[in-house]
Amino acid sequence: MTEQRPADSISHIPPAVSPSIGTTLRDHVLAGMRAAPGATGEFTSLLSHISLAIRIILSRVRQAGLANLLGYTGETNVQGEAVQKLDEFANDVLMNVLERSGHCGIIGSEELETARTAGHPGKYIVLFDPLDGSSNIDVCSTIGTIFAVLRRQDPLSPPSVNEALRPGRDIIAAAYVLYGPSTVMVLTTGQGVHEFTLDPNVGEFFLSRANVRCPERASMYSINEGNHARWTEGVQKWNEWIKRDDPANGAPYNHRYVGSLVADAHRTLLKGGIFAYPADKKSPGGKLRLLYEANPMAFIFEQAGGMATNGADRILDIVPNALHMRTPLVLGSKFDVQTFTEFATGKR
Ligand code: AHM
Ligand code: MG
Repeated sequence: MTEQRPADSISHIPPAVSPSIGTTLRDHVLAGMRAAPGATGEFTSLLSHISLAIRIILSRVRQAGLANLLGYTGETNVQGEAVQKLDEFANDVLMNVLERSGHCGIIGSEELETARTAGHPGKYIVLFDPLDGSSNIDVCSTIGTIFAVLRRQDPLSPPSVNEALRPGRDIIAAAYVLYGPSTVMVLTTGQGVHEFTLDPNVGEFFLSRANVRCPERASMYSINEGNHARWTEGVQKWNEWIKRDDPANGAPYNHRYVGSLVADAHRTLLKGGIFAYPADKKSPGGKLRLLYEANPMAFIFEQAGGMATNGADRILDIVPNALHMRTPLVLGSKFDVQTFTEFATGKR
């Protein structure tokens, strides 16, 4: 008798490509640009600069406890959160590298009070969370960087900070990086989702999974269960449902929660299932930030065949009203996100 694999088995994940004969991140982006009419090479150069910043951040993440980079700076950011030394370092590196690249008219970061305009009319807007999962820095768990790239509507005009307030459907590229057991960048430029792994001996990112697809349905869920008492009745009902035995395989969903969006989203992208950070009584507008957390993740999940909503509506259609606007975020396999929506909107 052949044993049936569970829905969340690793078996559907495409096999890794050997880095020794692989495609570099730069070659991959260049190949996409060659196919684009009128491409100038600026986008490829922008991504090379981002990749450099990532490698510099990584070098400090790897030494954090030895380089006096754990703990807090004593400052509080514009969102009222205590700033960690690595948050500050990662933000400084990205700001520095992006400003020097000459390609960004506008830069927005979780750690900046307002978006920053460059002294020159750069073509792109880059919005980022320099170090996601800050609560995991001091305990050596996976943390990361998230970013979204948009094209300025009039690149020759003097940049204005309000240009950053565009819905996620205008994003042209998005990525997240995981500083985990491996250093992995998951990137989309609107032509599918591709995973690159850093070869530390070579100092280059190589393609490790091409055309990543999020499974249609799986049996894993990710949510901070500690917030249960603060959720709406609909979300509480969904939570009860997801813990019941699923008649399809006679078992409940498995629960996984790291507390770093990058880590929880990456597992959900590869293995399927659902990640949710819904609105609750403490954060009625949600906790995660729309422009540099939810939007880039939503763009990646949609490109991989998954879904991302705020519990009712598509994330990428939300029109932002502030750089640090928050949103509830529900992303993952289509079936699982749709089921959540049915409970959250009272249809079940
Ligand atoms: P941050 O570390 O960039 O501020 O991001 C917020 C983090 C996300 O990575 C994660 O999904 C979430 O906050 C975890 O929140 P909680 O600790 O409330 O479960
Ligand atoms: Mg974050």
